[in-house]
Amino acid sequence: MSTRAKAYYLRMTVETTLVQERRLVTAIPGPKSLEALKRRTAATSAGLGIAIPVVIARAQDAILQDVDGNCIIDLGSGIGVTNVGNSASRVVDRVIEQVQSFTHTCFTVAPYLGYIEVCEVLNRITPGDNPKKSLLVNSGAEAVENAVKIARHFTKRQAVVVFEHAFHGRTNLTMALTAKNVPYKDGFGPFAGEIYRMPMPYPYRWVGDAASITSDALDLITQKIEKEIGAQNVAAILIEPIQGEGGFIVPPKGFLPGLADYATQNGIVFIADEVQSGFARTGDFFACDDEDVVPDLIVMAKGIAGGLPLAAVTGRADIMDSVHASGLGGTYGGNPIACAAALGTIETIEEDNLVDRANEIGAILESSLQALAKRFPIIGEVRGRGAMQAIELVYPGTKQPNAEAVSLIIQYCQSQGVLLLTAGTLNNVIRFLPPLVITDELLLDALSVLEEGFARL
Ligand code: PLZ
Repeated sequence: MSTRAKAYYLRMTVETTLVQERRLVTAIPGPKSLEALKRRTAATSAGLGIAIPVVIARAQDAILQDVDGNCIIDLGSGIGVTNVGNSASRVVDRVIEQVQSFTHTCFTVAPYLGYIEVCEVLNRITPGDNPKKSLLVNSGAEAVENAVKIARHFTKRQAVVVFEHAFHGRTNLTMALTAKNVPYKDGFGPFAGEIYRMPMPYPYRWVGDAASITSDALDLITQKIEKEIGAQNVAAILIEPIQGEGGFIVPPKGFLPGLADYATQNGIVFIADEVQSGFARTGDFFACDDEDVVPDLIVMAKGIAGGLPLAAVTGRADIMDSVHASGLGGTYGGNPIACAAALGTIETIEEDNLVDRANEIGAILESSLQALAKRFPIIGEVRGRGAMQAIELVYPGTKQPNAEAVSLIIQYCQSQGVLLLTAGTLNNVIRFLPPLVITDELLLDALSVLEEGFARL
């Protein structure tokens, strides 16, 4: 590291460590954020959303500091990305080192070790002991697209089965794979073909018998596949093992193993989209691990590289190798800086036992949220796994979605310095995705703000 970089780095990390405390010094948004937000409106596309109206100057672990100096508790991790915390030290160190070595060659022009090492690690940590291989790309959507391309090439079939409430990205193919119209698809068609959507066993809103939901859902789906598509035409079944944007919908026990078995029996590639549920989030390395489901292909992004743009497809070596040379690629896929960040991220998860920490965070979240649900009947359900938890808000005594209450609660929490994200096809879910390095004190402080929010509602 150059002397200048070293001095800068020391200043940032040692001397000005961000205290892990919520602290408001102005209203939210403060004057400097307001000023910068004016420039945002003037300079950036109106097609972009915004979750909290502040502009960030720094972030560390579970605290975001805005340009006015407000310290906000991060319960979103940039949508499940900074699982190892904002500016995690092993990520920062490796990134600095890599930037100084080289920034780009294009892996398909002149390969480098970082890419190979990330693939070796992914082949080791993903579910299953079978021989596996990997491909690195830039975003979750690009990884999903590649998984579908590979599955189609391998099976020489075209149909792709997806589910209600699914979110798989914003590119043309992944919009088609995504369930929700507004905001993701409206006016953006025509969409890619050969996509077939199946009912999702959403336990809270399942209309049939709760006791037989797994077998009823599997029967329904497999019958629909046989009748409407023909199993012999299906290249892939693509599913989020816990649905993210759709509202943290956890399928009932037995459903994923049953679906994976059906895929295997019919020569269909079973693809798990673990873009949101992956990388220690759910208290396992991957959500599929919970029921020992071994997908043929697993799609990863978000939590893989501590905030640098990286995504991956890992899976059965025979499937991954079925594509002709140069059939896969891209200029930036597996960029060396992003690979360095991924190695720092995975090292952090393993050395700091963040999988266990996700379970501890999950226990705190679950007991606090269940206690809130007892007091406030507006909370229809608490659900999730590990540090991926959510509450679904309804009108008390009914299951009618209450999106209005979600926005009031979120606004209150923001005004008090707590960043929370929404989710759900019906816009009535609040999700909790804290960095896995959040302290108990900080998490409990955020939850007390949430409680005040419900009490004031
Ligand atoms: N698959 C399961 O959750 C991204 C979307 C944010 P990209 N989810 C956050 C937004 O408003 O676009 C996601 C996901 C699952 C795929 C993706 C897509 O990942 O890296 O955003 O392309």
